[in-house]
Amino acid sequence: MRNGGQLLVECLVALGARKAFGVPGESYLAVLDALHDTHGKLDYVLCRQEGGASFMAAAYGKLTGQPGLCMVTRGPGATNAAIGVHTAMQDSVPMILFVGQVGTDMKGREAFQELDYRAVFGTMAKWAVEIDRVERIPEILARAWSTAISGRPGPVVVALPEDMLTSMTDAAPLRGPVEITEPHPDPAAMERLREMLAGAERPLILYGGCNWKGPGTRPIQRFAEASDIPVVSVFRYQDQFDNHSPSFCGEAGVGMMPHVKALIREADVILAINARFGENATDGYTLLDVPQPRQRLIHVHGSDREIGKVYCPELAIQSGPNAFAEALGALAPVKGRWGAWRAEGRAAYEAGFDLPDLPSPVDMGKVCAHLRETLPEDMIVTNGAGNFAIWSGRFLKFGSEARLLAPQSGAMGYGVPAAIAAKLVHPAKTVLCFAGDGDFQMTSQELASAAQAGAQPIILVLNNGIYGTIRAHQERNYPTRVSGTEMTANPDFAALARAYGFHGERVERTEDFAAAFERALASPTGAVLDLVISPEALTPRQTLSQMREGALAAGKGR
Ligand SMILES: Cc1ncc(C[n+]2csc(CCOP(=O)(O)OP(=O)(O)O)c2C)c(N)n1
Ligand SMILES: [Mg+2]
Repeated sequence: MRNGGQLLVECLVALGARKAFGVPGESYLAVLDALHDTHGKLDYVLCRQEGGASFMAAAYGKLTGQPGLCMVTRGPGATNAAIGVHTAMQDSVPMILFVGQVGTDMKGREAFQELDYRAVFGTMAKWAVEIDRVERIPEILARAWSTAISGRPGPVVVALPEDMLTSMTDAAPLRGPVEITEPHPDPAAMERLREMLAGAERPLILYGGCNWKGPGTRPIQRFAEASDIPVVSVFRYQDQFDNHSPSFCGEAGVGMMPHVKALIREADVILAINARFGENATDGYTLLDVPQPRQRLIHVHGSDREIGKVYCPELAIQSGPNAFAEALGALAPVKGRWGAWRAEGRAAYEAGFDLPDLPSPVDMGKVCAHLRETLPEDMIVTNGAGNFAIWSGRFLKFGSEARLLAPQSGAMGYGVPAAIAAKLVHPAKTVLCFAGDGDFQMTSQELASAAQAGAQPIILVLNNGIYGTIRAHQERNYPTRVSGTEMTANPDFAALARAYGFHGERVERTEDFAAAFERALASPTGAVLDLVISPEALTPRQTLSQMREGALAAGKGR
């Protein structure tokens, strides 16, 4: 006999769980108690705010392909944690959020901190469930785990009524992990795909999604290079293909480069692999017509729920990304006259790295040029949301060993917890977080969690004193009318970092960056570098004043 809390933890250990990120609550004491006895098999990473914990779990899922686990208390904990659930959903990332719930004897009365989780998370998560019989814990956990990792991976929310955790049961725990193999593509469909590509004038490969195993796109790279086909990543998945490959032409994301838009618009056959057609990847659904694009579309996805969701493909192949990549790599290359078109796309991608001097004490163009030279091949880069994310997204090059953890949901505050989770998984790797001053302050309290767990990354705070992205929109639409976008009372970020036990430094000139970064790399306690950035240098090629002047000239404002 064991209680529900013990049963739950034993099942998680059997499934292969190694880490859970959480903030404690009296609602799930029995789980915390059971964790006491796992002897390090399932490590509880104590966080300071549930938003940080759920971001860590989402990032863990993205990095490892295993469900990132998060444990939080009832209503207040669950609502704080919601941001990570939403982010995991938009990122197609496996995650399980465990939330405390009031006892079954008082449910439905709006008892203390009560929430109806099925209703609250029903449209946000892949699945939301509440345990209502203690002996069903193994069944629910097996399904939660399988749901999180299969098809299009996503977050599952499991609510734990208090009496389900304290009741005794003789139900047997799960015995082992779930192994789910990917659906393989139909060989006849692969032939048809090859014919469509061979008959194209300008074929394009678009890819995305999170469940690649290792450098899973390598066979795609072989095929693309042998066939001279350009490859474009959807929003924030540029790390999953070797950026040094002559086939790689950039990212279809926010602020899409003109040549990437042109590639998608001009292509006549698009092979979309493991990609979800989001707003950012399609430039607001304008590059491809909804529902039937002019481009002949081949959509490959592991989930039947994604195929035909936005676009009606001419050929759909339900396959896991890795299985499909292998099958594509085994095809004979196709030959056509699109080589010059690919080369133009690649040249435009390369030319994108050449930047003018930026009007800023610290010039991020030069900082990124230095980072491209010095960062190791197996770096892990993270960021949240803000204009600063242009630098990690577009001005680094991701080789086949590198990873980028960046939220498709555009959630501010993701970068710091993601970097902590990455450092926990890969303590020996260089983990570098790009944060804005606004973005950093959403989750900076997790520096304490990092110090406690001994997982201290390097964090660059691009400090411009404004909520830059919103200020840019403001100047373009309401020029000169600054409202709610200035942070006039930021803390001393370097001092704050030191207070948390990190190495902290303020960098005031571009030429001081290299030495400061050396010290950051050498620091055994991670580092926060507070980079002084002018608000004028909000984008690589347009200043804030130019945005404002452009809007005034266009007759916006008064
Ligand atoms: C959680 C969350 N809140 C608000 C927003 C809206 N938002 C997007 S970018 C941004 C400003 C980011 O400012 P900062 O981190 O300083 O970066 P900067 O744009 O100045 O480089 C805001 C408020 C968001 N995306 N996520
Ligand atoms: Mg800012």
